[in-house]
Amino acid sequence: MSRIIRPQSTAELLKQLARESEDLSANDRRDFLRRGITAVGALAATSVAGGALAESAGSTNLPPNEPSWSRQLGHGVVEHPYGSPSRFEKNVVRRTVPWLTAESISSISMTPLAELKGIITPNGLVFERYHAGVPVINPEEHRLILHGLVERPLIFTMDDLMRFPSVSEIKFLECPANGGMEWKGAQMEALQFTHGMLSCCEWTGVPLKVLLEEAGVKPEGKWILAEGADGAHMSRSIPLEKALDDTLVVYAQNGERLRPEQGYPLRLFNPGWEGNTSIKWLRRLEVGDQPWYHREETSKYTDLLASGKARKFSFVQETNSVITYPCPEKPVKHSGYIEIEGLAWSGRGRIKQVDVSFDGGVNWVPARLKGLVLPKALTRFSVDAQWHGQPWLLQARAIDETGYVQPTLKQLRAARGSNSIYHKNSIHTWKVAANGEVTNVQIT
Ligand SMILES: Nc1nc2c(c(=O)[nH]1)N[C@H]1C(S)=C(S)[C@@H](COP(=O)(O)O)O[C@H]1N2
Ligand SMILES: [Mo]
Repeated sequence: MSRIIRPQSTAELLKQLARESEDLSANDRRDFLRRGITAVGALAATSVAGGALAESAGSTNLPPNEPSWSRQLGHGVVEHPYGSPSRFEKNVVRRTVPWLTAESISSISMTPLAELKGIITPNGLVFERYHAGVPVINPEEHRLILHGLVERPLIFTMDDLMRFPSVSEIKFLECPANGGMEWKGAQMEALQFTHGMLSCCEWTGVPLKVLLEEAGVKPEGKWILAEGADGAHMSRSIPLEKALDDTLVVYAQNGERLRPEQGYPLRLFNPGWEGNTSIKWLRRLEVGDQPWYHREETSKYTDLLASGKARKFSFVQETNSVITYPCPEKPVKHSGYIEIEGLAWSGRGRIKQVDVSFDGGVNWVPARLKGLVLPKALTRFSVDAQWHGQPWLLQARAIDETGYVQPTLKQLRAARGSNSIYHKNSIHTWKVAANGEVTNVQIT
């Protein structure tokens, strides 16, 4: 027999609590209060509950009143056939830095990392990077051409591609320019701008290896040029070893077809590598015997070193981490218990360990890794702490399964100088002031 528990209004619950409390002997009272507070749930911590009750004088929607939304009917099904977040979450959006680029069609927006939970980035919040805006592509007319040094050049329709056995994998995607504005000094006063060129989705598609086997790569075939169907015809050279390892040709993200911003109807996806190699609106793959770097490749990414020389083919997004709470957008508002949270990721594999420092890297405590810990995916970590207005210099340091330890800014600058735009994966510092405000600082 099922037992249905009748839903109760807050006012009813409070009344019931008061009634029950009168019935209790003084001895039982302490016990009851403990249970009572848990029963009301939302009022969990005693100080919070006190605050909420005091506030209620000002609003008719607060306890002990019954809120207006409980006294009327809501809207019915399919009023919004494709759902969107609550209107009270309007603040949770992608944002750009207007002075970064002259044109929005050749620009970048960032993911609001401070607002997200878990490790998955919702599709509408995945950062966007375009070189010539978002093309509107009819999937019926879209084709993927696979040619060059292959036995059988092939042209695939979307239907053809979706007939292959598919895989779904949770992987991060990061633009190598993430944090690039910080090479010379701390200047961005928001986590969204210091680390927001970063997302993590479940991507579904076909391993590129399967398509290459279908076409038959000739023995001389060593590099692949991937080209997009956007106005920029953006292209990058991918070594065959990567293509045969874990490169995907994807058509879905987080359960639904790719968003136009992410390459609808088809994109390349290179797990753990510079986002720019994950060519969106993918239309052509050409197998060659050497990098296309000095030939057709349209985008060339290098890291200028202090010596004047430049690194090239710096594909891997190296181990990185950042504290997402507290951060400039989410200052500390309460003294007492605080759960410090953050994200760590490595283009080389799984995150093995994250340490957190409260004093700018002098002492470290181990963080716990929360939920799924997957290779080349965002990994959430947290540390329990007590805050009573003491100033903190908060840092996180990630170590991946290959033993790579995230470098300090000093170490990274010693190795790479500060002329680069790309691959700034050094330990980040948030300064927490006595009033709980958080600012972006660099420790040298
Ligand atoms: N065809 C095409 N592919 C592209 C780009 C582009 O402008 N055109 N931008 C690249 C860059 S620089 C990055 S960082 C990633 C960003 O992917 P996202 O917009 O899905 O976050 O896409 C890459 N793929
Ligand atoms: Mo990028």
